[in-house]
Amino acid sequence: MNAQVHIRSVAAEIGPLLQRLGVRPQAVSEGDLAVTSPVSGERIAQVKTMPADEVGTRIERAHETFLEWRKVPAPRRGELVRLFGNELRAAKADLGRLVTLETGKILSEGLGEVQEMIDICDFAVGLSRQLYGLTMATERAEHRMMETWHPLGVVGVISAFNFPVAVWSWNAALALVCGDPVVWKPSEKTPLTALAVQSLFERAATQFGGAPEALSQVLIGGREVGEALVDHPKVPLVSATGSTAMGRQVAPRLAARFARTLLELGGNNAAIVCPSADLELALRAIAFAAMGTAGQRCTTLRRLIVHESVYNALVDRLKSAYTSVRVGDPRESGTLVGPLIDEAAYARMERALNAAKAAGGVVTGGERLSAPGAGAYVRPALVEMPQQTDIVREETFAPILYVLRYREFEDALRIHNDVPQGLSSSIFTRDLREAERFLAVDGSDCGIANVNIGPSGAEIGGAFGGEKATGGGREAGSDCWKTYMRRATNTINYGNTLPLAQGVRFDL
Ligand code: UN1
Repeated sequence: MNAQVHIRSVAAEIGPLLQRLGVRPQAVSEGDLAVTSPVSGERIAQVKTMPADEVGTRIERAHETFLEWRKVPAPRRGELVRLFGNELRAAKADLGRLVTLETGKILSEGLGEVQEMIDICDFAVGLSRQLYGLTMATERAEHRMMETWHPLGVVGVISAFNFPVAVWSWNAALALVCGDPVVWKPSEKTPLTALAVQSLFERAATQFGGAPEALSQVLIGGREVGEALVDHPKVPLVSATGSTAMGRQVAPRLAARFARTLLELGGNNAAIVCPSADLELALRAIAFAAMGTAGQRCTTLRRLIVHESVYNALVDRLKSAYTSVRVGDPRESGTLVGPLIDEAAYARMERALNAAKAAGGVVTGGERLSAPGAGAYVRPALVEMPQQTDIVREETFAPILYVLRYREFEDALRIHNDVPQGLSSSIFTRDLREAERFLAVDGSDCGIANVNIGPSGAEIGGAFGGEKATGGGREAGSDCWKTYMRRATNTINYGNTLPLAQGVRFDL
């Protein structure tokens, strides 16, 4: 195979970058876990993992911290998050670049990820003065009924490689203002960005003055470390992002001890393109949603359901976009598609393309562009399918877009919802009825449903998450903060009599 991408070494960049971000050189040079950059395939660090039997001690420490932190007034807790947001602003260029080197996403997406962290910090600071409870009308005279929101306890966060720091920050910024310490197990593929974020957090904590020790901790380790976190009785909430298979392991264990779960699992996001769609706009939205982040967002567009009247016009243009899109070094401006995370991801992509071909799929793109071991660079693949087969209904975490054709709007909706996952969705139309139908009760069954924008790239202001095999969790904006707090309903009798609710009589 001829290597068609030429990648400069990343090795020389890593040291100075980590140093500026405050990560100690010993922390990244003397460990048992090898970190590989997907950009060049080079080994860039050795990080120490934590033995699973140390996790309990860390959680106990976080719990002790909780007992103090919960009593700090919420607006003061918000001050810490404000300082952390400032650190992120100052370090945006360096941290964004480290995200690129560790995940392979293009630089503007690496920077975008840090921006998303800054945004959620701003949101959380405002929220620290708005943890509102309701006051309810009571049926009893001289009574008052209200609800109070209290901190919940230690929040466990398990995050995935593809958004190695932003997804943690959605949880952490909210948890911290809600009065909860955070214990974070990042993906084993991306420990460096986690260590860098922890160091920025510590800078903020120093400025804050008097922040308790263990408000934020990073546990680098494998499956056993994750399991110890999931099983610990002093972790009342675990927020886990990853595959549906991972969620199937984690959810029953949490349920067994009645812990809360916030699951953000697989997506199989689709877009419907209707006859009246603005095709130019749809094309751009589809290109970003399907090829951006090399198809490795949970919100990546994976299925395109196109009306037969615009099928050829749209698909021809998409094919030329797929054959010409620049795949290469994610650090270079002009590159739109970086590498897959590793060789295993490439193998899964290849398997899915073979399965699609066997089921009658016609593939444009999908060629490997680099030698094995030198980064898994691959041209995104557009696959025209005769129908929604098993492989289309599966999430393959790679840049594969399956294209399906429809005639009747009802069929498009049926195809759209006929997958196990339910994260994100969109419709491209200028017809108000179609748009509203898509958003209505019998329209898209996903947690996110958009009109005339793609399914990926959500802002933090909304609640993020999805239904069915996506796990049902919601994080980031709107009222997601409530998951990180415990609600107490309070009824206060300020009279001299004791009327019972529902008119019950119990006179001694
Ligand atoms: C993810 O891929 O796990 O909406 C999160 C988006 C991003 C977050 C993706 N804001 O695409």
